[in-house]
Amino acid sequence: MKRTAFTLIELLVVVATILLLMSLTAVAVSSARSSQRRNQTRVTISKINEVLSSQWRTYPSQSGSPAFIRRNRITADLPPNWKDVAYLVANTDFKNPNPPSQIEFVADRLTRAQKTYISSYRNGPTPTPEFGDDECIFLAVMYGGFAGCLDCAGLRVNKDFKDTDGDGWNEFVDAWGNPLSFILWPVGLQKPDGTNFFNAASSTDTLTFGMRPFVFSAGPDGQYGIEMGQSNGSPGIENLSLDGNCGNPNYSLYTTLGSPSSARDAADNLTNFDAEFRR
Ligand SMILES: [Ca+2]
Ligand SMILES: [Ca+2]
Ligand SMILES: [Ca+2]
Repeated sequence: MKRTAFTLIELLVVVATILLLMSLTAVAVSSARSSQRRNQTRVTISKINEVLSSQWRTYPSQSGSPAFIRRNRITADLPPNWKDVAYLVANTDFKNPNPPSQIEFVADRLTRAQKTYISSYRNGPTPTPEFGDDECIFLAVMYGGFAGCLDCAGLRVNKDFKDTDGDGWNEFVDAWGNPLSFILWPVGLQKPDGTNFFNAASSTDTLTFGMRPFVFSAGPDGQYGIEMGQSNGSPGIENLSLDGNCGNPNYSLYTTLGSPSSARDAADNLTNFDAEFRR
């Protein structure tokens, strides 16, 4: 007898095969997209890191004033918080042409970056504290004048940065759309195995303590899982601030900065130290 139609079994086999192929394709596409997002985020982080590193390398050669003043000047160059920009605005001596050396900020001696922040802060919209570290690092990298500019043409508006909280100040974002976070003095930064990244306490480098700024993405899960504030429960203080003995590793309130608050949430993060983490 001549066969004219598929049997039910044959049809079911065909449908099952098509479904299997579709699901395999979906997995492959999703995996490719995830890998593409990781790469895109790594590129953004490495561009930011390039600017920060080149600026950071200029500091050890600067000397001549007390360590806390040097630290405060670095913090004013690369403010990790709006509080620090406000502190700079409030504590710059705009009147005295020949102030004592203990004065932290003198109008005539402000760096180009510091002048930019003061004028931006005075003339711009009032920033909300949310994403303050993200907004400040954006301001520093894009408008601080370090290394000329962060390959501005290579950063894509609405892709590498956006104003997530709508306060008029942009943040760098990762490929999942979450702001890139920033800690200037990551005293408690840990490697994935839980050991300290910086040997801050034993360093004799009183200027930087051998520390470098930490930039990180929350990764695919959107959870940062990193300690951003004081461990004593004081709310509202993110990062070390200019009036908070910044960068002093002996200041025990801040020794957890940069350490995981949740190892699970931090596990998929992408950071500017990933290559060193893997060593
Ligand atoms: Ca904000
Ligand atoms: Ca914003
Ligand atoms: Ca994460």
